[in-house]
Amino acid sequence: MSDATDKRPVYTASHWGLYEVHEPHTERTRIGPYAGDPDPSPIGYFQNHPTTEALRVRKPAVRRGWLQAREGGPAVPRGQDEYVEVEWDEALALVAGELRRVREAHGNQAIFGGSYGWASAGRFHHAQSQIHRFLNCWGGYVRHMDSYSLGAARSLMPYLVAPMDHLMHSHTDWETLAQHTKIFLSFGGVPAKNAQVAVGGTAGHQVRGGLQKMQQAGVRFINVSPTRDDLATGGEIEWWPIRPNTDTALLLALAHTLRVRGLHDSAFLQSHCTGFEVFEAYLLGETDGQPKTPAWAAAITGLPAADIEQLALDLAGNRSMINMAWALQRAHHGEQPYWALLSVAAMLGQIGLPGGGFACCYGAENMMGSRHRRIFGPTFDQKKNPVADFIPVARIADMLLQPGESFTYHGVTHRYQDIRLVYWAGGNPFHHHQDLARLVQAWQKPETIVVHEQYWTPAARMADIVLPATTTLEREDIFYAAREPVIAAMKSVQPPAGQARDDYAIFAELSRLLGIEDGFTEGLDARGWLERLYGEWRAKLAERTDVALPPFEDFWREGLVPLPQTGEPVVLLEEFRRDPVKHPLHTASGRIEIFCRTIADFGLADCPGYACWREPHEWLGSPVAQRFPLHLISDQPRNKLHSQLDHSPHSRADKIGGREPVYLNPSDAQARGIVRGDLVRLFNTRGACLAAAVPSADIRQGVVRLSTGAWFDPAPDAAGAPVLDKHGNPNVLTADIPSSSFSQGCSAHTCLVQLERFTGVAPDVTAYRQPAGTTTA
Ligand SMILES: Nc1nc2c(c(=O)[nH]1)N[C@H]1C(S)=C(S)[C@@H](COP(=O)(O)OP(=O)(O)OC[C@H]3O[C@@H](n4cnc5c(=O)[nH]c(N)nc54)[C@H](O)[C@@H]3O)O[C@H]1N2
Ligand SMILES: Nc1nc2c(c(=O)[nH]1)N[C@H]1C(S)=C(S)[C@@H](COP(=O)(O)OP(=O)(O)OC[C@H]3O[C@@H](n4cnc5c(=O)[nH]c(N)nc54)[C@H](O)[C@@H]3O)O[C@H]1N2
Ligand SMILES: [Mo]
Repeated sequence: MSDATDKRPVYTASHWGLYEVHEPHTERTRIGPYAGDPDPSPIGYFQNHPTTEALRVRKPAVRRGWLQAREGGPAVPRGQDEYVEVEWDEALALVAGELRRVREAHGNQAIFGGSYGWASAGRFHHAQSQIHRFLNCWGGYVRHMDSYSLGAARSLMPYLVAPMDHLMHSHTDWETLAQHTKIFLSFGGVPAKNAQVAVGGTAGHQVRGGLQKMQQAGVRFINVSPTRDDLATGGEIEWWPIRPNTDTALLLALAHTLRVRGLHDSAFLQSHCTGFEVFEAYLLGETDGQPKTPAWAAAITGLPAADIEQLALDLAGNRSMINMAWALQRAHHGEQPYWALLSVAAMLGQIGLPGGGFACCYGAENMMGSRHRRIFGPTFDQKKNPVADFIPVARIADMLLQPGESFTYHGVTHRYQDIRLVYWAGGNPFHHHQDLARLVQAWQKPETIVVHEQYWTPAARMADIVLPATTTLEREDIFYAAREPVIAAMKSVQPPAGQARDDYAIFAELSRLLGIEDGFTEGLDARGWLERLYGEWRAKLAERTDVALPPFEDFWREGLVPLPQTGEPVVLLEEFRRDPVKHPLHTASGRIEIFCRTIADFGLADCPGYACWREPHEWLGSPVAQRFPLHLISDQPRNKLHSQLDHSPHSRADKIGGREPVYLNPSDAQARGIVRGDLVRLFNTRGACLAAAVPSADIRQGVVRLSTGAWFDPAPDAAGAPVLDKHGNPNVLTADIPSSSFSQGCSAHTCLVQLERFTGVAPDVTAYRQPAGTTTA
């Protein structure tokens, strides 16, 4: 390239950041950080690495056993089969044929198109939006509600205070925290590893810097967590190594102390809340004979009663912010810690004041705490779904295994449909779901499973028809994310791998075969859609705000466009605090519901009308702990996003002997004769997996941490567990039970295991081997 202007980088984005790409479409293409990012994440630099690219799906592929079964041959279980590569025309004809056949024979409600998953950044090529729009044009599908991230909280919080999306978008900003907060109490830390991620990407990672500013301002940090290292500020942090899943008891004891010491803010509870007296009666033991004293909580949490009592006094005497990781609600009775958090914050009366109140959650993603202005983004219309049936997202195995059975959700009873065809794009159920041995069973039930994938992931290997999808690097899109300072034109920087096509192009061709092309494409190609989405967005912004975007051509040429800022501080629920009559909440009472009549009237034993302690189905205080004495924390991985790019060099560098590290307390390691690097087997009644031991004083005794993301690599277990994952995937151990009959959220973080040294012949990790019959790089 000779022209100097050609040296200008082009932009692309992933959920880990905004990137400058140098020398696109050459042998030397490099993905580097956006210059304006103060703390870029390295995860995305390896997207185009040869090791990453080696596992691309290159041609449409059909499972041999599925083809044979159509001819009356024997059924081969999904996951143990080879593939036959076919031309695009043939593959798409098969998919269109199946969509027709299933719709004619069983109706649209026999198609599951929930297709949960994070997919990729970019406002247009978002796989979930594409599949939903396509299936809506085809008469609809059974959809999913909520997310794995926030099953319990997303259900609960709108009844009590505000929808999670509103709360997340309105977190008090880091500068305000540094200026006003005196005590920052966090449940589950503020993991900077998690804040590498932002839905749609980010131009500036701000969590580490925000925490440092607070530390320099002298804020006192307390981290209530089974793992110490999820909060790091560069300064001192008090670590409260709580027993996992017992945080509600600690919060109730804080509330009890505030109440009996008369430190609760009666005026705020009167003016801004409703139902405190019901909660109060429970706290004092009038409801169940058990006052929720610090001594009571100490026995449950493993924390000293005197410290709990003192903490309540300290919180009341200072400007205090209480933060809670989402992990706490991905648990059995996961509603309760969130409800208790809100109740304690309401009693402290600092909600809506700068630097005070509650947060849910700093660190879960980069956006929370951003001071950048909230400007709405471009939207791609998914159209209306004519099918009313749905599942709470984490109930997928129940639906497949128990068609016709009923489930409750928000107090209403619904039924599972009989699913014949599953269509997935942009997610990995063999990453995200719990009790994978059970999911493998459930996955054998549908007649046909179609997956669009970029790589030979476990989800691809469990499908009948695999269609190769492009990555963001191979297509054009618009980078926009909430509370970001810029938008960017995402350019294609490399040609598609093999015969990969955009999800949009795949659905466009299918829609042509099915005679629904006009509705799906509206006559536009991908570039046409970008221009349209941008144009409509620009017009809406001009109409409703003072934000003036340049015309599309200028945006596309410039590559990066700053969004106007106000610099105004953000304080969560500030307006509501100032005037609860003029700015009521969207709850039934317009106020914070410490007691919620609507939920109480659902009459659910596992989620009554106020925050309460309910034992999880397994925890360190339960009888199961005799056999399985370690609580498994399967948190988010620091070197990837879920299972995405698990096969990249960046993620593989952290593995030991090719297996995922499991962190455990040195005393638990010693008791089992385990040293660093030893191959260990984690197991319970649901399954077993292999991992590499790393003793660490950052992990509470009785707790082990095996982060999620290792590609599912099943084998039979010689010791008799339902499955052995050879690679270190914690979801063979977790339980597929709902948080409660109210939300039906996932409860991944409620899980006990045993751990032992593995003494047999170590089986090879085969997660990154392509299935037989498929083209390799
Ligand atoms: N034990 C345990 N389990 C958990 C959790 C936990 O804490 N503990 N956390 C849960 C949470 S919070 C979540 S959000 C889920 C995440 O679960 P998922 O979102 O399902 O996980 P990902 O690995 O991000 O899966 C995305 C898949 O989409 C593919 N993909 C990416 N872009 C595209 C595209 O443009 N087109 C197509 N066709 N495919 C694409 C990727 O290759 C990848 O395989 O996991 C949940 N599971
Ligand atoms: N690098 C990276 N970042 C990510 C993701 C990723 O895959 N990789 N995923 C993104 C997604 S989809 C989501 S939903 C968010 C999730 O954000 P979170 O759910 O908040 O993240 P986790 O890492 O699962 O857990 C956070 C911390 O909670 C602690 N914890 C677990 N159980 C308990 C408990 O019972 N009590 C207490 N006090 N602490 C507990 C764990 O020790 C852990 O350090 O992260 C996002 N960020
Ligand atoms: Mo998530």
